[in-house]
Amino acid sequence: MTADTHAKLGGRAAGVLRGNDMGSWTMASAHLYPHQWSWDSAFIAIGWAHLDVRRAMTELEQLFAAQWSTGMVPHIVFRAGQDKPYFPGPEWWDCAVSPSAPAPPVRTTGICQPPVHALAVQRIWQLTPAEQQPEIRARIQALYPRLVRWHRYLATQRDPEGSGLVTSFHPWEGTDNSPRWDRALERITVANPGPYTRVDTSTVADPSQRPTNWDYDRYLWLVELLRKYRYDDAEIYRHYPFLIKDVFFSAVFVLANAALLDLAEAAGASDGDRAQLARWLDRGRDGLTRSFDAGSGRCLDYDVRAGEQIRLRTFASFAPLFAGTADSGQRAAQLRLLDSADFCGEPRLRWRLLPSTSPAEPAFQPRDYWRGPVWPVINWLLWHCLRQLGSCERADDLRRDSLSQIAADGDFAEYFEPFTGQALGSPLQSWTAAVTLDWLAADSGRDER
Ligand code: 9WN
Repeated sequence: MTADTHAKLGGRAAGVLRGNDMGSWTMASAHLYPHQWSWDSAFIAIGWAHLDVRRAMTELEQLFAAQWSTGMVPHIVFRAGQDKPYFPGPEWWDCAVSPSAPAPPVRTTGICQPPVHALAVQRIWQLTPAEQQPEIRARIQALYPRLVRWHRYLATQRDPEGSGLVTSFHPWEGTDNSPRWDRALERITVANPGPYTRVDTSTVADPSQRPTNWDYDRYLWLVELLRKYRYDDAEIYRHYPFLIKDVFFSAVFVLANAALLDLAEAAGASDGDRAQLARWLDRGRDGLTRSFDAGSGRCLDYDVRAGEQIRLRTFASFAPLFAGTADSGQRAAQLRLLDSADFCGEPRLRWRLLPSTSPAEPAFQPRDYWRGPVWPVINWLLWHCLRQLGSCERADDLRRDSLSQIAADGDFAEYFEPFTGQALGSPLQSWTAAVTLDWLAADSGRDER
């Protein structure tokens, strides 16, 4: 990429964040996702950190202002006005049934998403210019206890077994229509949510890039059940049909615990917090090691209700890589798998990037959301981890190919068709712009890591 293309792409990426900026929080995308999403916000803060570290901190502070008393950071904070429709909105979730939800006028959903937030704070701190360090340090010190509470929630309420693996309650907790959830959703034979009208399928040009109505019936039915249990984690654990030990979510949690430990000095963390974070970190690594299938080189999710492992080939198979595994055997097996014909070595791929679902899976669909397309944020996480593991050349290829993919379309798409590189989903997606800024900084040598 020439210096000129580079500068133009960076300028346009910054323009997307500014265009979606609502002052103290950022819309995930103006068209499809007009509110503040949890893990989007974390990636967005990484993007803001390249433009203005103060603004980056504000993004996270706003999100954590909606934290539940359990410590949960909700997956959506509803902030846009009625002029920007999104379904399901706060009425469907009706989180006021829970005593743990934040008080009105704050309105949120009652589930969460992968905890990328600590990585964002780490990145902000790395990029803070010396003259702003006193202010940003103070703000990190104020946010840090909330981050620890968020992690405690995941380590306890979402892992009552102490397995080191986070239990997901809903497909919307990250990767909506991933085929990883298919069998668990198929078991839900009665799904009669009240009448509803989808907004997403009329916003996206081609509805086949979105989950089906069959999926939505089940997503909404699960929300009805969560509501019935008043979003009480213990009740949910006792009665609810969808409980999955999600190895990708768990891997992000490992990374996030490592990031909080890395920030401990700057944040003035107590010895107790440091020891606790180190225990969660070790337990998470052990949990992923137990979920690693040496025969296939893949990490496997676990369906708690069915008592069975989920054996599909998806990006989540690489949880040990995402978690920065210290086991050299696992790492070698995963790197081999990454470039095998099942994943990035598939000869039809336009770019050697990790697709959300392996093209070798029967469930693979190249244009359908999490069932095949390439998601830039997932590739950013992989890049980040490969670098940390010392696989710098592979990481650099991933970064270059990702930037080429994004530049070829130029509209910062939500996801991409893996064989043609065609842009899909929502255009001007904030987190795609955000990771572009971070990748460009690594290219220009402005990267302080
Ligand atoms: C539901 C905002 C979010 C992302 C998710 C992605 C998609 C929402 C939707 O968009 O989900 O949360 O309506 O499809 O799957 O990962 O956070 O970008």
